[in-house]
Amino acid sequence: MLIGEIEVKKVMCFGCSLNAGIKAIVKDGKLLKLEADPEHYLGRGWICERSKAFITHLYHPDRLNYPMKRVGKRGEGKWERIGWEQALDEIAEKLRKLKEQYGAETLASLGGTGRGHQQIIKERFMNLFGSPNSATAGQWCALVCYQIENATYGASSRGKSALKSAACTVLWGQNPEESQACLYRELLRQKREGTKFICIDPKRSESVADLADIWVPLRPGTDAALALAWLNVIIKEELYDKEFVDKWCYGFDRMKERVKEYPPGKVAEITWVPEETIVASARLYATSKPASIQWGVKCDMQGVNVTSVNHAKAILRSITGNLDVAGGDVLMGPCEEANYGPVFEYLDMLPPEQKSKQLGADRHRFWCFAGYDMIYEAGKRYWWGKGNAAGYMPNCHTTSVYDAIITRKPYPVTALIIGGDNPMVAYPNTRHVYEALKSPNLELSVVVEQWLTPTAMLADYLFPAACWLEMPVMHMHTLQGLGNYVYIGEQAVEPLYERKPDFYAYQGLGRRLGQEKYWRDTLEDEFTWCIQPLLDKLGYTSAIEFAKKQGWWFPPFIEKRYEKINPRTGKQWGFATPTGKVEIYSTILEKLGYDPLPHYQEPPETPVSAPELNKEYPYILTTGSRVRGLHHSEHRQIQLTRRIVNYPTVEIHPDTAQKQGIKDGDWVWIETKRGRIKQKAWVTDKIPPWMVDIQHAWWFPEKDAEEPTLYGVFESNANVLTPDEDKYMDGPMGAAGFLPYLCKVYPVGNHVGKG
Ligand SMILES: Nc1nc2c(c(=O)[nH]1)N[C@H]1C(S)=C(S)[C@@H](COP(=O)(O)OP(=O)(O)OC[C@H]3O[C@@H](n4cnc5c(=O)[nH]c(N)nc54)[C@H](O)[C@@H]3O)O[C@H]1N2
Ligand SMILES: Nc1nc2c(c(=O)[nH]1)N[C@H]1C(S)=C(S)[C@@H](COP(=O)(O)OP(=O)(O)OC[C@H]3O[C@@H](n4cnc5c(=O)[nH]c(N)nc54)[C@H](O)[C@@H]3O)O[C@H]1N2
Ligand SMILES: [Mo]
Repeated sequence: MLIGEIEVKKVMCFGCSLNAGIKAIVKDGKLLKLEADPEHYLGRGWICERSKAFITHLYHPDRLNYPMKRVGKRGEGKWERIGWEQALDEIAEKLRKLKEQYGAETLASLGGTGRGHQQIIKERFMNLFGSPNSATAGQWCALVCYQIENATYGASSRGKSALKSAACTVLWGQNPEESQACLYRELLRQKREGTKFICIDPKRSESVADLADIWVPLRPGTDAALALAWLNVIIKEELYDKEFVDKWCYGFDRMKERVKEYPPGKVAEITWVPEETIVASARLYATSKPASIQWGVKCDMQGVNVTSVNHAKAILRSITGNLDVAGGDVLMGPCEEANYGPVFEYLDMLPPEQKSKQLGADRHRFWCFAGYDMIYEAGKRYWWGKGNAAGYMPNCHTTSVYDAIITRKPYPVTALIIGGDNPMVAYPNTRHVYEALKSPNLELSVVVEQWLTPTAMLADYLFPAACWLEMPVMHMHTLQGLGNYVYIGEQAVEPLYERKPDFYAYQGLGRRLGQEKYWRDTLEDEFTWCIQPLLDKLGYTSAIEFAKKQGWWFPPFIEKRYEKINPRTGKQWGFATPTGKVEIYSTILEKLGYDPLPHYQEPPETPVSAPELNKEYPYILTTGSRVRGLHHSEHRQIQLTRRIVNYPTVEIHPDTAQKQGIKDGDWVWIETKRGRIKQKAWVTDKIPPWMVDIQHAWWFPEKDAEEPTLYGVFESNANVLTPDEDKYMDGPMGAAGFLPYLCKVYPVGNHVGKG
């Protein structure tokens, strides 16, 4: 839109994956202001502090502006500025040689929470190169939850229908007041209009304080036991939807037997939640119609129970008859009108013999191709032949990548591409990540980034990535096939300096490595191709025209689609699973040799499983609760956000503080048996006396970039304290455990704790 000399662009915020709608005010190619788009469906005229800070992000003097080549030792901080063409030529040449010598599987890639288009484009490059070894943060974030939900009911249940509010909403290991600021006002509105909230959180978080009708303050990592106790109550008291269960569920009777092992009295002992609270919360959830259980990441990162807890939650949503009901848990499949996910990334081009080499596939079969392929096949029959599961799945197992670099087993991984990710702070066991990134066995290490970070400091080549203001942005749900809608934001300004959208790094390499026919000329062309079916229907000629004139499009909501007739088959839709039903008893898990029903396993490092260790390390540690002012490791450079959260913060109860001689604002050591870090104490009674919560992803751009400091990456980073051995991880999916662990806390200056 043009108003005089001022242009107003409809851009999509990528400060987090909610993707608020923003108006960018631009004059003479310069961004003047970012403001909320009042017409946008999400924030409806409200955006958070971080969104606004992106104007500083765009023009910040510390941004990475040119491709760089390392000239000193890794981590020494000696770089030579080179051109894009030279960087692409040299890297492509090296990759060709390594592939010849070791096979395509010698290249691995790492990705983070998924920013913009970069992850799916990286996957495309990997598939066409022939390597099955891409790893992402999805292994402990939403993707593990999608995987088990897909196996259970053939889609993810993160869809929201705007038609109706839930009668009861369950926030389970989620604190949207901090993590979903744009949506939070909507939850407050629902609360005022009568929605009941159940909050399952050991802490009296901001969301608990504002919303909870029932607060279930459980011991960290025991969520699977709680979910099984809810199922026990709901089945025993016959509070489930019998008609739905009879018609649409597979394996209910076996579940009925299983839940007998989890009576609320026994689970009260496991979770430390009073029996009455367990029973009352289960009843409130099951008798409220419609009811919804929200996704919360803390269930995806609790190690050994990750598959079970998410499976049990999926079963709860199903047997209470809340699936695909307005106000309940709407199933969100991919968008029929798009070449999404597996199509967009040319997954079919990865040869079967290469798939079979995926790292970690022997141990985490449900996460890797063995499991994914079964989900994909069931999905293909259902979702228009294209498959349902997200683009950029399945991943290899993250930890196995470092092992393959360091030990060269089961085969040498000698090249690594990292994009949209800061694994030196985001992945568990920082020292393991560091050892791999520094290993002489790693012959090529490429990072695509917007800033120098501790991870970028260890690279051989750096590409400068554009941010979301410098390129058009397509919503990840559309691209990956995780959501059925289309949403594209305009580019606000031309990329500054030699920054480019990530696409051009992968396209440049791909075109040099024989993948010419799979890469369109521009990112805009790729977006147009991705949503061509919709553009044809709506009469637009390009994705960019759609972004300018419309921006977003939602298909009509079909309530209880499973019972409607599928025009293609003439039969009821059912569910996209092998049996066509909700698989309470998962035939996929069964085939892979895992427990087909959810169960609870005591995590390896708790007061119950490690009582001796507990004597020395008296507190239960959880990590990484989100804070509004920061997004993971980002924006430590930006004054506006550092003013909101200036230093790493650990939450400690007043009794604990007193016992340990800690005052509010003191720097304290937090120590597990793996090491110690320091953060500043926030003494607060919102946390129980037996628990400690540390912020994650801390590094300090203001400190020395070079080794050994590496921006202070070992000083306050939560993942110095987290392990990544298999015994701490989920079996079927290899999901990491960022909680629960045992720790002590004591003031900096003391050598040992008092507790
Ligand atoms: N202990 C502990 N650890 C955790 C968690 C926890 O709760 N506890 N949470 C985990 C979770 S859920 C997640 S999702 C991960 C997040 O892990 P990451 O995604 O690795 O974390 P970020 O700090 O967001 O890192 C993203 C990096 O990508 C860069 N970036 C941003 N946009 C773009 C882009 O468009 N292109 C490119 N090339 N780069 C871009 C940023 O500058 C930043 O350095 O952290 C995990 N780590
Ligand atoms: N501002 C901001 N927003 C973000 C992000 C960010 O970094 N900053 N990251 C984005 C990403 S990638 C993600 S994954 C989401 C995550 O956001 P959320 O899903 O909201 O998760 P968290 O904030 O990590 O944790 C939520 C709550 O879980 C509680 N908790 C801790 N341990 C346990 C446990 O064992 N069980 C249960 N039931 N609860 C527990 C904590 O006390 C906390 O209040 O946020 C997204 N939004
Ligand atoms: Mo995440």
